[in-house]
Amino acid sequence: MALQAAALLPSAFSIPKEGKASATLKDSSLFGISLSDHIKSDFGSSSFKIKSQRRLSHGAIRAETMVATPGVTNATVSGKKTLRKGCVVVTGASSGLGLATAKALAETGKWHVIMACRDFLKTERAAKSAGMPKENYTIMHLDLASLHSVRQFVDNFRRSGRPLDVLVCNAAVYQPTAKEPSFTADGFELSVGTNHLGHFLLSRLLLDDLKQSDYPSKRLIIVGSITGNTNTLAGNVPPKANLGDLRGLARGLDGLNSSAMIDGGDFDGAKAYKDSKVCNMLTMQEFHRRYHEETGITFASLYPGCIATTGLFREHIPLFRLLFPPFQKYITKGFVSETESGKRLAQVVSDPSLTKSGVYWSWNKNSSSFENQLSQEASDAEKARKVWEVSEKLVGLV
Ligand code: NDP
Ligand code: PMR
Repeated sequence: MALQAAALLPSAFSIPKEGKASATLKDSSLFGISLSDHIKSDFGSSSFKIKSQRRLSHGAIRAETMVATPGVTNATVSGKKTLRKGCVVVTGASSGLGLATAKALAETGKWHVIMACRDFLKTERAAKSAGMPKENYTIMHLDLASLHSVRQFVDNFRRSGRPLDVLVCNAAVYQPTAKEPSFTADGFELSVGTNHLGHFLLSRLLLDDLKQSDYPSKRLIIVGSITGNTNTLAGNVPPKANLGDLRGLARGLDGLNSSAMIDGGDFDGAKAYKDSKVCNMLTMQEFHRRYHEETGITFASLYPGCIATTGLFREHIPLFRLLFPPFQKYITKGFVSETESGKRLAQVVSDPSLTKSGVYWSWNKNSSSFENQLSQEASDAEKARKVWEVSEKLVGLV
C-alpha cells in the first residue's frame, strides 16, 4: 500500500479539535514514503488458565454466578461498610493500553482485573514485569478472532463466579502493510472480525452479566480512535474510514463471495482498521440508545491519545516504527505514554465524574477529559442501527 499523506498536506497545520492540540508540521516528508514492505506478524501462541474447571450446564453456571456474587458492600471490623472490589474485564491486556490500564486499576487495590488475552504466557510475563499485585488480576483466555473462543470465554468467566462490573473492549489488530486480507476462524476479514465483530459478540453476551452486577457504576467501554473520525486532521490521512452502504459487511467480509471490506471496496488494511474503529464507536452509541435507560449501564468510548510506542504498529515497516513516536511527540504533539493512556482509560472505568453514557471521551493538553465530537459517519444513528443488525446476524445472535 502506498501511503503518501504528506504530499496531500500543507506544510503547516493546526488541529483545533482532538486533544485541543495546536501543532505545526514543518516537514511532513517523513511519512510521505511508500510503506510497502511486509513485516511478519509476531502473534503468539495461545494457552490459558481457567479458575474453575467444573463442567456445568449453562443454567447451572448462571446460578453459580448469582450465588457467588458478593454483596456490593463488605462490613469491616469497625462495623463500617466499604465498597467491595470491582471486577473489570479488559481485552488485550497483554500489552500497550490494555496492560497500562490493567496495571493502573490493579494498583489501586479497588479492582480485580480479568486480563482477557490470547497469549497466556505473554500476559503473565507482562503483568509480572509491570509489577501488578498478583491477588488483583486473573488471566483468562480469549481469542477475539474466533467466535467460539468468545463464547468459551463468556462461559469460563461465568464459571469463575465473579461479578462483572465493567467490560473494556480494548484489543485490536492493525495490518497497514498487508497486501491481501487475512481472516478470522469464522472467515471475516481479520481487523473488522477481531476489533469489531469479536467485541460485538463479547459485549452482547456479557450485557446480561453487567445487568446482574450490583456495583454502583456499571460500565461498558469500547476503545475508539481519532483516525476513525474524519472531522479531524488525523482522520483525514488517507485511506479514510468509510463504511459506505455496508454491502461488504452484509455479505460476510469473506473475500470470496464478497469484498473483505465493509464498503465493498478493494482490500486496504489501514482502512479496514479505521472502519473497525468507526464500528466500535457506532456500537457504543447503539448500546447507549438501546440499553442505557433500562439498565443504568454507562456506555462510553474514547480516544486515549496517540500511544505511538505500542505493539499496534508491529506490522508497520521499521522506518515507520522508528519515526512515528518522535513525529507524534515533537510535530503533532499528540503523543502520550502508555502509562498516561492507561490512566486515562482507568478513569473511564472508575472515575465517579465520568459516568455520563453515550460519550466519546478525549483529553486535552493538560490531560483533562472532555466530551468530544464524533465525525458525521461515526455518529450516524441510522448507520449504527444497520451495523448492529448486520453484525448480530454475522455473529449468530439472530
Ligand atoms: P497493542 O498492540 O499494544 O495491544 C493490542 C492488544 O490486543 C494486545 O494485547 C493483543 O494481544 C490484543 N489482541 C490482538 N488480537 C487479539 C485477538 N485476536 N484476541 C485477543 N486479543 C487480541 O496496541 P494498543 O495498546 O495501541 O491498542 C489498544 C487499543 O487502543 C486498540 O483498540 C487501538 O485501536 C486503540 N488505540 C490505540 C492508539 C495508539 O496510538 N496506539 C490510538 C487510539 C486508539 P497480543 O499481545 O497477544 O498480540
Ligand atoms: Mg497520524 C494532530 C495530528 C495527528 C494525530 C493526533 C495523529 C494520530 N496523526 C496526526 C497527523 C498525521 N498523521 C499526519 C499529518 C500524517 C501524515 C504525515 C499522519 C500519518 C500517519 C500514519 C501513516 N498517522 C498514523 C499513521 C498510521 O499508520 C497510524 C494509523 O493510522 O493507525 C491506524 C497513525 C496514527 N495517527 C494518529 C494516531 C493515534 C494513529 C494510530 C493509531 C490509531 O488510530 O489507533
